[in-house]
Amino acid sequence: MAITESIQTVVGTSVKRREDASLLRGRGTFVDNLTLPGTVYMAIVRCPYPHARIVTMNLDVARAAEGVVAAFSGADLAEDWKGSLPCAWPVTEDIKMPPHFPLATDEARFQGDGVAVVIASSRALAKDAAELVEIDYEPLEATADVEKALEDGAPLVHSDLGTNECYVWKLETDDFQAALDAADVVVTRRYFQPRLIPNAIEPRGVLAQVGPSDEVTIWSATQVPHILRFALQIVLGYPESKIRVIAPDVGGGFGSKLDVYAEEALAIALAKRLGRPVKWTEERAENYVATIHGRDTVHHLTFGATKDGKITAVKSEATCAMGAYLQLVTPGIPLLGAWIYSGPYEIPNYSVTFTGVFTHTTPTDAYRGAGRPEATYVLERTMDALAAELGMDPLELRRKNFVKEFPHTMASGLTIDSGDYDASLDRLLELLDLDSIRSEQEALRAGGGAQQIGVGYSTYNEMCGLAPSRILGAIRYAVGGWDSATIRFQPLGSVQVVTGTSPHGQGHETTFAQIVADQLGVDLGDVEVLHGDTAVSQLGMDTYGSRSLTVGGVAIWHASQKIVDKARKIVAHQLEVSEDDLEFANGSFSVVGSPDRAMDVKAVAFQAHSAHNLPDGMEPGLEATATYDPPNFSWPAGAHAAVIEVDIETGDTRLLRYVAVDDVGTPVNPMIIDGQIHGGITQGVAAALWEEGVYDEDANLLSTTMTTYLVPSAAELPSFETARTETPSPTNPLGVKGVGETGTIASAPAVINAVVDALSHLGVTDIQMPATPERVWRAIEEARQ
Ligand code: MCN
Repeated sequence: MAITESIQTVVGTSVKRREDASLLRGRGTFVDNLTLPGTVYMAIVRCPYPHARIVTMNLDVARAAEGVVAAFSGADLAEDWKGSLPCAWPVTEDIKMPPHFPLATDEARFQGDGVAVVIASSRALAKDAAELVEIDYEPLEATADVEKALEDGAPLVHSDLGTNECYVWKLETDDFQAALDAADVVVTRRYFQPRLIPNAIEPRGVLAQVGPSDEVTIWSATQVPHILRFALQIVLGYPESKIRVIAPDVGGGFGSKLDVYAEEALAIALAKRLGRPVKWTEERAENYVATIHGRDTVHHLTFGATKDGKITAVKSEATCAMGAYLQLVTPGIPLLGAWIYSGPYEIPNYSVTFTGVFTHTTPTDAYRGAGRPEATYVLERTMDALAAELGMDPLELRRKNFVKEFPHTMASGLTIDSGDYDASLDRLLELLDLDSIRSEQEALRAGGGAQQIGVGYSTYNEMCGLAPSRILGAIRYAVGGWDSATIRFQPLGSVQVVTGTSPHGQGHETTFAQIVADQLGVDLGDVEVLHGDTAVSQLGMDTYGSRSLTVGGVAIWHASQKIVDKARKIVAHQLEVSEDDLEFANGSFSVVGSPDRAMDVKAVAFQAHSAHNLPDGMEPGLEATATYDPPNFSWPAGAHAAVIEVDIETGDTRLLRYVAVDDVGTPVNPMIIDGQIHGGITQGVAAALWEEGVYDEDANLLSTTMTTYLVPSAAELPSFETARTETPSPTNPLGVKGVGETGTIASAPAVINAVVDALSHLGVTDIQMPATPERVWRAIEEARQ
């Protein structure tokens, strides 16, 4: 592709992350580092019951406590809300969308639901006083079980709805059932993917200030400053033009900060009422109940196939927990996987149904991969199940069904622009040395010892780069999928790049500067990337869905072309040549055939600003803005393998190797890509082996700290072996595909498939995630009986 070829060395190089110098020295600026004169601190009183009616509430003792400035019940603040906390994805016309206000007024619907707020002169005093709020609750029945919540007589989360069913969404191809009925072999499996609790290093935090003319400034640990700005208008009624949202350094989010939270609205409402800046910093234990969770889905997945292993139909029926309320994109999360239940395989008949269900639990929403790990997990697990049923090698089955030609329009209706699935699998097998793994496995089995090993695979593709706006609109997502970029030369030649994306660990300041340095031929050190402030970056759709490079980065590419176009006009005018006679390379315009007649782009920037000699009618300055709305999603893919050791006496597991080959199109920064893949794999492995948000039968959260919710450290993991194949995307001029979620999407099924493989000689065919020692041990015992 001509445009890709013109890209020079900076793109494709592992430039060190420029973000790290300050972060590693502890000089980052997170919300909790910020304090304004007169700041007061907010503590939320949270309901300790999973479901309860608030009978009485007495705030007097709390109000009289040391340092307390004010205390409010949900009812006290009810008039401050001009609208509910928004849900931007009403996936069906008849979806049930109960109102959700920042504090509950009469009924709390999950453990941790906010019911009152105390504001004091320090965080500690606010917390102490919050404990003095006297509340008489009437505990009510509750359920956290997504299937039981649909049964007759189940306790209702919103009694006025008369049901816990939030929506049913279906996508099915014509004659699907006939195709499934005609299959030689039908395999159906049930899977439960437990709750996952996102653990960003920085919990959420907010600081809000309301000025004398009601101008609102909010600093928030958010992934979505632009979306937050317009949501705050909906909740609080201030016009967006008066709201400035600043996302300073944000210490990770993994989807959990793609949301509009009660505390953001509360901080502003209270800052207005009290005339003082209001700050709130979430604690880790609070994070476990008050920040969204992920997954919590039961699937039944069915394949119909021919005897020789050609899959003819796939059917997925999923029951998906919404939690007690709909947060920003809660109902849409399953849909993010809806089109890829055929994965990298050519499956002509397709049926997907999601039933969204309210339970008395923390709301669910986006968690790394969002919808796509769920789809990939059930698909890749069932590939192994079908292979076992057919007596076929699992890799042969995968290869046999791979999509081979691109672009490929799937039965689900979307078109995969490009890929080479065999190439990724070939590379994986080169790295893996399967023969020696299988020999070792045989020897260990023959030896009859406690330690056994297994190998598992996951060949995946995913749909990311969220955009294009028209498709998002067609599936009822309320916001667009475009993004914007401004490139601004300063008079002396340094360059500001303003992006509408909002990084929180992904390294945009580095990779986006690489793109600009390449395209404009300036030094990387001369390029500064600005983001995360709605006053600086007016137009944007923020960072999630691995969209920032394929949408925001490509917008930067387009803005850089506009800069080159304008600069070319200036040079042609000043050198008195035709624009067509100029070539631009390495930051310099020169006259074709007379290389000594040249002007570099920095000199052009100065000329553009002095404006002494510009073409008639040209505006001074060298600045360009581009918005970009891609024509398609981005389709990364790859092949992963896990090698695992299982102690069949204790059920303990140890990940020995993890090999990942990913195709993310043209790499901008291979080191950042590797970092993204390492982090992503870790989260998928953690879901497969350790992490599980557990509620008891009465909907009390049991995994409330890191001693019971097992986030792994580096010590539990081997160093991952990563490699890439490169199939540039023909959809965008950089040839790039997203990478931010691939590792998480691919890894959990590879690990569980490996655990099952390690135990297959004992008759074990399935293990539920996470494969804790107890579950593994029980599976072995059950198989032995
Ligand atoms: N990149 C690249 N070449 C490619 C593809 C990507 O160099 N071919 C670079 C990009 O330029 C960018 C990074 O890799 O610097 C990730 O790019 P992209 O895939 O566009 O993803 P986003 O920047 O949109 O990030 C979102 C994604 C998501 S959805 C989650 S969840 C996630 C993730 O990123 N959460 C993260 N990675 C995270 N990393 C950190 N440290 N913290 C989180 O919370």
